[in-house]
Amino acid sequence: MKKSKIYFVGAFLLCVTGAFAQELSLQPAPQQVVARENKVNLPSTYLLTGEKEANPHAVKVLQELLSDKQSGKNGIRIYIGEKDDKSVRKYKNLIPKHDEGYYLAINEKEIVLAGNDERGTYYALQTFAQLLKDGKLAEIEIKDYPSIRYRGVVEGFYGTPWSHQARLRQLKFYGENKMNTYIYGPKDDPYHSAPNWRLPYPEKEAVQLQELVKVAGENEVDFVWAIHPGQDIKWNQEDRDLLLAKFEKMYQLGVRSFAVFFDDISGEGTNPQKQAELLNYIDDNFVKVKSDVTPLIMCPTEYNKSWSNPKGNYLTTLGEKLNPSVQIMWTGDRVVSDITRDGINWINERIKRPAYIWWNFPVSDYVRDHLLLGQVYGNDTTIANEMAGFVTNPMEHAEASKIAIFSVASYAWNPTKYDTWKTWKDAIRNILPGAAAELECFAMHNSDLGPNGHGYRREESMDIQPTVERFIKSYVKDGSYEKADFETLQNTFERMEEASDILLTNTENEPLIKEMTPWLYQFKLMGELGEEVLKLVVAQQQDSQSYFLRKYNRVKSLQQQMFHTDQNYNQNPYQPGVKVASKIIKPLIDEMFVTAVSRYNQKTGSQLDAITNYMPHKLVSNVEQIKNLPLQVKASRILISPSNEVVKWAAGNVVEIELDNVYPGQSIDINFGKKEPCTWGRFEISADGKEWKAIELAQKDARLTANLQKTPVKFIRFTNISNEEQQVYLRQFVLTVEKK
Ligand code: 14T
Repeated sequence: MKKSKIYFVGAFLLCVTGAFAQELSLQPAPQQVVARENKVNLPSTYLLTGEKEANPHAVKVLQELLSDKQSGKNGIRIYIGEKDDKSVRKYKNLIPKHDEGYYLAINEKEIVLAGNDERGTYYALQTFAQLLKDGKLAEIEIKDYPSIRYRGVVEGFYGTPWSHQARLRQLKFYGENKMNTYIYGPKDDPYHSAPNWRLPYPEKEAVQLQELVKVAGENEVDFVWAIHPGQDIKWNQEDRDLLLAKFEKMYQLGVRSFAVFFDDISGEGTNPQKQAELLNYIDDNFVKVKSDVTPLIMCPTEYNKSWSNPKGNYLTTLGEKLNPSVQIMWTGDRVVSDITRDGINWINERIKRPAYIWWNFPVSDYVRDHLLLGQVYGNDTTIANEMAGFVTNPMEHAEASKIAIFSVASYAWNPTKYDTWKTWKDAIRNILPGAAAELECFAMHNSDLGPNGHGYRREESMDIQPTVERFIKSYVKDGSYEKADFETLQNTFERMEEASDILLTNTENEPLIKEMTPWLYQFKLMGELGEEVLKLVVAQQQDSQSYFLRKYNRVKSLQQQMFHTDQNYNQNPYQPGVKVASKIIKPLIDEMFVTAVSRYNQKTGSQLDAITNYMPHKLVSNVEQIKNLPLQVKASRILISPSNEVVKWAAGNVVEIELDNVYPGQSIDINFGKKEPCTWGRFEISADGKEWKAIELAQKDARLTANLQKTPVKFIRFTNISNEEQQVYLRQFVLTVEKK
């Protein structure tokens, strides 16, 4: 007792938030650390007290950490336990009185690992593991607890669900990084969503889920099983019973936490009154009846501000009607957006409780040709008290998502001490210690999403942005540039190639490398392309024609190889292809190339083309959810990238595609996701944009088609000719032409 007081006094003490904490590099940053410069030598024997009563998961971690040491009657004393356990009773007042809080102390005589509850003890152990990893055990005293109650991941993306093995690795990772929540809700699991949500899982899947629940528990993670019934639910007793029966089945598999998602649906299922009734029914007849089920979570249909009907009462109905213990999820001002103070105040007022944040980053299901490996930033760091939870929706690439997940773990534990860049670097070192520098290089240039329907963008290639800006400005103006800038670029391209090769043959984390492989190939080509274009720049300035032509041909070949990677890897039906370094480096290389070639042409009177890889066709529309969607060219097919969003197509509004040339039209294939006869729309084609010809579309279920019978076409358009807004989906919009 006395001792711990003395421990806090004295001029030799260093209060750690600054320099030493950096060196210690604990992630997430603890709330309060006091450390002395003294180092403690761990003796080879220890005397353990409390292991019989303490959280067994924590004891297990401790035993693994001490596996090379002897437990005996002397040596350093280790106390482990929860606040009321005899073993740690004398430290009780030092333990923060917060859920999942803990007190950790290390000095020459003893090590104290004391939780406010079982999870607290487990987290004390995770911190202890990090301290041990650094090799040097400092005299230290930590009081720590999470600022946000629920922290974790929602597997809620469209696309290939994570594999069982990937999930097992994730759960371990969450435990190590003090995340306590994994919400299982992959959109493409048929037993999660309509119509199969009513059916129990087949044997194999059931066994796997059971294992996930078990492993989640061992890592102190709540496995939350989510159901997505809204697309076809009937508001009657039968479906109510079926839903409860499914929950009961999941309960038997060990699940103790549940969620009901009503996102991305239309029709009857969106009724807030009915949703609230159903959830309260589940809460009263299931959650509260079982004594060991955690508070119910729901995802509303209007799950972000931009989708909330300003005249409607959807959110306020939920706020008033839903039992107060039911958590309500929220993605922010938009589907994909960062959380601000104003934004969270806006929603909390309506739902009459702190929102449970579903952060749609690094999910990439709407930009599947990109990897999102950048920093986690943008969320207000002073609003922990305004939120009930914070979960991230990741990429379908489980391992690659860990960069962001690690960072979210750090943010959500202690937002005010969250350090974007340091955490990003720590994440990378944690995930791939043997090739951290290379992964950092790769991640640095694979952060942005490219233009996308949600308008969400990220910084990329931050390290070279000033160089790139300076170089391009002066080179484009008069061909001059600073030598140092040239060398920085050269060095960057060289590093890209090295990083790709080294990562491609890394064996430390094979699943990670496998996920990234197409992008690593592309990244290497991009590095080579950059190097060659720099040489082209020099050749042009030295008036060395034959060298210039050699380099020009190599550049053309590299562009073709990149096109090949793009056309042959990651061929999902949404955003097929492989894009890397698309925000800063690719535009830089393209601009250098175009400038060098046109100067060469001018000087020599040649007519070399300076095509990088532009899109020859144009999409023009005043339909909000369509106008920013990218076009794709696949051989003779020109298509609008499909979207999952509900498209609100106002009366009179148009979607138009303009081709670069007139082509003989072959066919048109449209799918708005609606089986009802499409009487509201008119499809037309034109060769000159002036004279339009209406084309009758044949409909089968939701598919609309027409044979264009080689009619010359340069323009096509689809217009809402009814006098009301239509709500549809853009599942498919493909024009097929005969290429000349
Ligand atoms: F439930 C939500 F909070 C949510 O975000 N739902 C989906 C989610 O599954 C998906 O991964 C994410 C990113 O695409 O956004 C939501 O999906 C959408 C988003 C749209 F804008 C589905 C349709 C949309 F129109």
